[in-house]
Amino acid sequence: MVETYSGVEQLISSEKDAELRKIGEKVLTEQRLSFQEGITLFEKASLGFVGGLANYVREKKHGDNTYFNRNFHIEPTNVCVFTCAFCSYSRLYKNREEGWELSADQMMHIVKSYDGKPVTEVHIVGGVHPKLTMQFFIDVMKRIKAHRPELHIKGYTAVELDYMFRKAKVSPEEGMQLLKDAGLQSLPGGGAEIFHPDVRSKICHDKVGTEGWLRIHRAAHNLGMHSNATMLFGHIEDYTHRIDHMDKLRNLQDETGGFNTFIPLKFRNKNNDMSNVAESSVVEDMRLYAISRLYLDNFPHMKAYWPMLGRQNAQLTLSFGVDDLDGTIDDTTKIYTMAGSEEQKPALSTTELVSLIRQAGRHPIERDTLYNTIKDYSEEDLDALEANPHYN
Ligand code: V47
Ligand code: SF4
Repeated sequence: MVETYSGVEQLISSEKDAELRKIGEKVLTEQRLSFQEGITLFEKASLGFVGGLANYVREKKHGDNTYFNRNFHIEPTNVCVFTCAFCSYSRLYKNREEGWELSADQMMHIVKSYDGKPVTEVHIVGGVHPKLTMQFFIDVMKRIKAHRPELHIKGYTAVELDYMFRKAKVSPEEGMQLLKDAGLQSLPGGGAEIFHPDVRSKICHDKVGTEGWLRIHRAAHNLGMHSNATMLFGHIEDYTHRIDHMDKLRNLQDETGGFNTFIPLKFRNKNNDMSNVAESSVVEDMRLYAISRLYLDNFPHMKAYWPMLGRQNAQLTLSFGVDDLDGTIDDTTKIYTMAGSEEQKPALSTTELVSLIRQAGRHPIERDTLYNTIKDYSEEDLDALEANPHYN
């Protein structure tokens, strides 16, 4: 599958549009694309053109390596004070009997249910419950770390953190230090949506704003923590809004180097206040993955989150710039199930993930949260894996 240098040169030289040829040359010589060049790609480039270039970049960075981890999620609550129009998942506090709220003991029960299983990460994310304080989450993380110190805690979107910090009357910098001391190691990328105010004011006007989101991630990076960044795409945003979003992320990454992964999240339209907005086509989705890989030249990784995209489309993204498929997940998240994803019970065994990646002609690499290699499965005997309960 390796996209050869001469293959890309041919792709570029056979392109009829001079502007696109120039962009192609810049990618080949590792020059940064300008804001306008990002827009030009969205406006004019074919799927084949951006796909070939993105695959070239992906293979230059990672070869055929395709990463995944063994993880589970805890969603402490879906009660939320905010009213994002695209959200199918949350319930307002006044309707909280329709939702769920886990106690610290219930969260610990979930953690303990993985005792003896080879997971390396717990991903904690949920709604913003008005009664769950920063102290509650500090206590839970200390209990998790006391029980299983080596389990990496990736948790809380900047939306949850912003609310926690404001309620606790601490600055983002102070709050992040307190959470780090309690055991928090990385931040997930959620809550970014679309940074541009023309869109943000329409789809999520009442939660953390763009500056707040960036400040929280900057604070985490300045403490040596890593984080991810998402972009909710395929709804009412236009190409300028997408590039504006990526540009802000690229600038912060230049400053801190703390982002691991960019995760485009495809808008799903079931059971929310934007159900009248059509979902984007697979071709548009793949173009977006590819252009993101080209624009975000300083992000090491790009993730396709398979519970949202479905496993076949996630497999397809591996030819359009993506090098990471997230994790096994074990049916522990409801966000996409409730928004209409094909994956109504998101769980993949290690063997299933490995086969999915191998079918796409790539090398499956189990990683930890920070992308250290745990195991290379490219030469493993799949039948032997299947027979081993450790991998199923
Ligand atoms: O911010 C909510 C998205 C995000 C819908 O960092 C929706 O590894 C599509 O951030 N259609 C939360 N998307 C999830 C998240 C995440 C997921 C997996 C891995 C990581 C990581 C982070 O879910 C929200 C929002 O953008 N979302 N509703 C919807 N209807
Ligand atoms: Fe709340 Fe997050 Fe849903 Fe927005 S996307 S309503 S912040 S749970």
